[in-house]
Amino acid sequence: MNFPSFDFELCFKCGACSGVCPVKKRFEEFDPRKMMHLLHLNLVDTSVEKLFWYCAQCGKCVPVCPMEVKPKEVIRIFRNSLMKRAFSKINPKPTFVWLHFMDCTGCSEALLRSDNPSIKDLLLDVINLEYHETLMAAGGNEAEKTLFQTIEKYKEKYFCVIEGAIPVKDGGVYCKIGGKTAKDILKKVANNAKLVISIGTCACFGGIPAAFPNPTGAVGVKDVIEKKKLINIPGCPPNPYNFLATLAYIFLFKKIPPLDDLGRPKFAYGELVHDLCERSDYYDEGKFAEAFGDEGHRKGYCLYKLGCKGLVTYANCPGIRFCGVQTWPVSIGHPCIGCTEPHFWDKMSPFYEPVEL
Ligand code: FSX
Ligand code: SF4
Ligand code: F3S
Repeated sequence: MNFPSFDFELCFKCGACSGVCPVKKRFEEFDPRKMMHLLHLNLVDTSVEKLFWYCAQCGKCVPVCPMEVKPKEVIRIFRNSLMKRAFSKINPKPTFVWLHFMDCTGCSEALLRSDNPSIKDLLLDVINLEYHETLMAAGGNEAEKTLFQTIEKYKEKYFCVIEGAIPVKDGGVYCKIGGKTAKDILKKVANNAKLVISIGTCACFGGIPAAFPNPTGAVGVKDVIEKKKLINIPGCPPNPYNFLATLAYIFLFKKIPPLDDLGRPKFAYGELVHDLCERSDYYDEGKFAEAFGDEGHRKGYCLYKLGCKGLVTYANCPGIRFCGVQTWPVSIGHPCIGCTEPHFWDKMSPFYEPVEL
């Protein structure tokens, strides 16, 4: 493993990192000092690897380290190496078809900004992407031909990713591609697929297109196809790492990861945002930002009173963070709006008022 920007060997296990770690306060087994030690001795095996994903990447450990080791960075680089290892084992390249319906394309946009693997590595080395309206060069009849040739050629072998909600009102007329309704295209493509992955809250649960009064009768994929071979990766947009980690899991272990009752991988949606949040100490201490830009907001206090829905939202945003920028909504001062939950646009609003607990 390459640790370029600091000397990892300098760590002398003083435990300053563990002393300030907010995640350790909640999960006793997550101990940065011990993890540094195990890494140092090259003793990290599969039984402890999973702990590295608990890290909230909040960086509280960085200024307290007397040796400037940056445990947060060590953990991030180690996680990147785990992802790289997982993807390097995938052979032959699995075929993907990616459909867009009622969406903003933010899910694809987020994936384009992934840095591990990058979109270039994903497309050239990991998967065989046969159809994606935004990324493919072909258009019109040529593109349509590719789609239907692919689902014949790779019948029951290809993976189908769906982005966007499906309108079912009035025979589905509100979203048509090449003269066919989204509903008909989805049924045809999904039913011949090995596995369907709904990416984004729109495809999972209807999302913004299904918000009241839902004029087009928008629904999620689960309401149109059989649910046996479906995984939901919600978020508006979803974190691309949750999509990529799900692929890594499937290709490495040859099975789908454990899912919750909403079809979401438990490794990503098994904890409340609040329980992983770097501001949760402030919540416990009753220190809140009262208004955007006030002293509490500038000091990084808890955003509950500004409407944060982290207490009722299941997602790993604080730990996994978004792409190379390594931020998430709360870390840049905006409350969580509960975007991974069904019907969040209706149920989580008003967005800037405290949630009733
Ligand atoms: Fe929906 Fe995707 Fe929200 Fe957008 O395309 S999940 S509107 S951010 O990104 O489908
Ligand atoms: Fe973090 Fe929001 Fe919970 Fe406050 S309420 S600790 S900002 S998740
Ligand atoms: Fe969404 Fe909340 Fe994460 S708004 S991106 S679930 S912090």
